[in-house]
Amino acid sequence: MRPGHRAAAAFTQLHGTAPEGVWSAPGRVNLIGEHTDYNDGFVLPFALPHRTAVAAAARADGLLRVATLGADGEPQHAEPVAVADLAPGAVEGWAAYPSGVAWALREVGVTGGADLVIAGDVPAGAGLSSSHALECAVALALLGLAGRSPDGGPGSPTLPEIARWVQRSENDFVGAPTGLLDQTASLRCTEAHVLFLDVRSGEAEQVPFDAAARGLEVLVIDTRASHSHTDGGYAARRAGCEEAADLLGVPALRDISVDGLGAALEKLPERLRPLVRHVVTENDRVLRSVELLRSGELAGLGPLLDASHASLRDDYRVSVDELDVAVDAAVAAGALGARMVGGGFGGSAIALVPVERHDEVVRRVLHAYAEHGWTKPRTFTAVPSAGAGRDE
Ligand code: GAF
Repeated sequence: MRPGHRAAAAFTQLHGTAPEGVWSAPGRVNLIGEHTDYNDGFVLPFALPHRTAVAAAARADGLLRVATLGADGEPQHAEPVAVADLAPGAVEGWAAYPSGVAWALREVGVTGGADLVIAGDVPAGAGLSSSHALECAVALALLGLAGRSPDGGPGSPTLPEIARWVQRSENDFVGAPTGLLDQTASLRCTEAHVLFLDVRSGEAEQVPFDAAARGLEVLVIDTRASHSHTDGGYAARRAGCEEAADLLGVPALRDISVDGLGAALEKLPERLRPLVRHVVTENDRVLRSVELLRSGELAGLGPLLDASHASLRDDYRVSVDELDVAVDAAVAAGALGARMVGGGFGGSAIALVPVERHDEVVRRVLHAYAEHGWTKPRTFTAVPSAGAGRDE
């Protein structure tokens, strides 16, 4: 059963009445453009078919009551909390994600209580943005209950505004200093396209992406090495980028071009140079990828994916052995290119694979993992899918 149906059925069972509505939001993969978002740069994500759904109804007493369905279908209940009492640090664990969104929306006048029942199939801890799928679905649900859906009516918020509110909840309530990639992807991606986003301006272009038409596929390899963005490694990279931009006298590393990279590096201390080299070259790789997609030369993406991975591994230093082994095995088995996706320190990799090489790539990756004695990775083919919205 689809997450939306599961959430609605569980809501009816728990509350004895149907929800007022069901909203859902997808996870994402980022084709290329990693750790560029908080440097005001470029990203190129697409939405996964995997989604998190929220069945919801308003409550008159101002309480937020949240339940989430576990893998066994059993609901787990969070401690009910008054929306008026929400404050950073007040809620811990998984419930911090929906609560943080309610807190951020309260600050923009969405103050009502709600019953929420959550169900989803975005792999958790896999670097595929399950937390943002949850946060975006909750945001749309709470806005919908308040009559402020992003449907273009008077006073309705825009998707970029909602993305900022979700970012605020993630940064200030959950405590993960993440950028705008994941929530923007979840909210603004559309079926059959990648989203070319200029994070500084918020301008986005839907670029058609049909790998199958070129005999290719994007294979996702979830390494099962779990990751987190609240434990310091991510924040340290971000702080390093901000320090480098300050030293270079620019608002963000986005303002350094590949042509100006050599001169910029000379002005920086050794410890910051690899960070800057990654961000500047990665932004350039996004722009080159978009050109390839516009001209239908999808196979040309392969070397750019490889270069992105090498840069994330060697310069940005956010890869781990499990990601490197997956990437190397995929390329050795015939992938045109492969790279880690998301923040790193675990999570998933993607590989651009000729369809006829699919079985061999999967076989070689599984074999390499078995040789290392690691947990078997999960693999699936990712097709650009719809962004967040109302299901029922
Ligand atoms: C994580 C963050 F949430 C994003 O904002 C982005 O920085 C990404 O890591 C790296 O590109 O997914």
